[in-house]
Amino acid sequence: LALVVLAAGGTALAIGLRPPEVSMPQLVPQPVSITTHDGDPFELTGDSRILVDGGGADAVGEHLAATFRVSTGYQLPVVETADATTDAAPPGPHDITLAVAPGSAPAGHEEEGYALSTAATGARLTADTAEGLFRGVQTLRQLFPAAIESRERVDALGTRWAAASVDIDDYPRFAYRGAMLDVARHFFDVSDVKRYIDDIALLKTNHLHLHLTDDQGWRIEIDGWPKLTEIGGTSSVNDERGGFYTKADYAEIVAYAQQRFITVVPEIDLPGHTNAALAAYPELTCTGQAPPLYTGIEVGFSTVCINSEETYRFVSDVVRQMAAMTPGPYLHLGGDESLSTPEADFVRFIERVTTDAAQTGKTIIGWHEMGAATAMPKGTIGQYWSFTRPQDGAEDDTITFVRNGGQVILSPADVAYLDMVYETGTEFGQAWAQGPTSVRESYGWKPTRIIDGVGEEQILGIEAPIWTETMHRMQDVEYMAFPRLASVMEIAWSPKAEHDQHDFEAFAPRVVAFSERLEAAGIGYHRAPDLPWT
Ligand code: TNX
Repeated sequence: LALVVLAAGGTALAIGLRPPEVSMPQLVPQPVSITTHDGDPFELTGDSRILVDGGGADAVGEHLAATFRVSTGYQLPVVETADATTDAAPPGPHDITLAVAPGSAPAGHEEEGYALSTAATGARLTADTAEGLFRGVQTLRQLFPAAIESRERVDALGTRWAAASVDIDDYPRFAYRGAMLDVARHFFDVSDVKRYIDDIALLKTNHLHLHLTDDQGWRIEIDGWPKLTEIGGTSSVNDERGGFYTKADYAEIVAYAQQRFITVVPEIDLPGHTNAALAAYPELTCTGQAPPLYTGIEVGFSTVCINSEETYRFVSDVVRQMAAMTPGPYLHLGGDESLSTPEADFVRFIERVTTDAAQTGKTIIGWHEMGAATAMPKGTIGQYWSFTRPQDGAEDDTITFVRNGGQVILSPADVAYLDMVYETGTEFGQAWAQGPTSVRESYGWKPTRIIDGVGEEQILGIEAPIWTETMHRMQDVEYMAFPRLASVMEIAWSPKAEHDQHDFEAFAPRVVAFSERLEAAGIGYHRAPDLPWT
């Protein structure tokens, strides 16, 4: 039964008395547990409110409201219920309640766990922390029709905003779920980085690793070393897009990420990948000669001078300023592909700078090659970027971190590198990591079966880097990242399957549904041929 009235302009408005139709929930990442009920769905209407209860739920509620207001055109007032003086009405059937309540998440998963239930009587999301609520909000978004992600008002006739009736309990498998953006090969300005932060938040990503320096560009302002950005910041691959962040820019990125419960992990890549710094400060080279700025895509040709105290004064200044600017616990010092640094020098350099950097109180992260050095600060984290079958002793380097009391972040390049071409031979990307990477491949790997001695307990988490030699527009970065980032983040979040074997056939329709949300939001993605597009 539906009532049709004629509005002023003669347009027909359907006022539904019938519950709206909903489709089965299609969620990425798949939650720990989900029960779907036959009952009528939850419906968001012009009368809906977002009721928030203590512990930072208000900020999460405002974030949710801001997202849904755009597409629905509803007011969605955020109302504090803990505040007795407001005498807010009790939750109504169209209200969403967000509450920080101890004991909401299963024991051991308090940080990011949440419980969500939706029904014709209302929607309720609870978590032990505001962070948990924020992760749950990403799930709640996916229960509504894809058009709710539209960045414009959707006023198609008869649009109803309904969410299937479900009970969900959820928490992550791994604590660290990262995306890396290379802003050195091409520069991405603050608004681009914010856009990527919003993109990756959809998949419950909780770390953004910024690769801030490389041969082609130095992207962060450092007091006392102005030429790093004045000279080193101007170049890029093909000279297409230089630039750098002021300290204020960086603070803006960090704050924006923090509001989305994403920790920024800054990387200063040392001792190789440093041509931009050397071009700015010849005293960092052993010859005293500044190399020209570099705009190609080779790796492994640059190194700071290991036997010069000036190098350590430089590193110490940079590390201290990065630590001071960064509220998160990590500092990434690179260490990859230092092919023109003699091995003994490399080890000496890594041991000295990691030890010095740990004085800042930060936990140091390094690419797995750093593991050639054994005397690093206890607990230093290794980031593995060899293949799902380790090459060239990468497993030995990685085990060093574990022996030293540290954990490992897995970024196997043949499956988790978002800059690898898709199997269709796409316009962007490289193919050195075992050739192209399909969505199926990005999903079909087992984190606990890569390195002997690196099992569930030794894995801090998983990160999907995107190196930007071949792309300089955010839309193109998104096209490479999606939908493969969904694969990697599902492996990082969802429970370990038997034999750590993920089921691509079950994932494929869900990732299609997720991509429809990207489409609605205007986020770039690739219609990869191995997915069942409708
Ligand atoms: C290897 S992976 C690199 C980067 C390149 C990337 C291109 C790693 C730690 N280093 O310098 O950008 O390949 O795919």
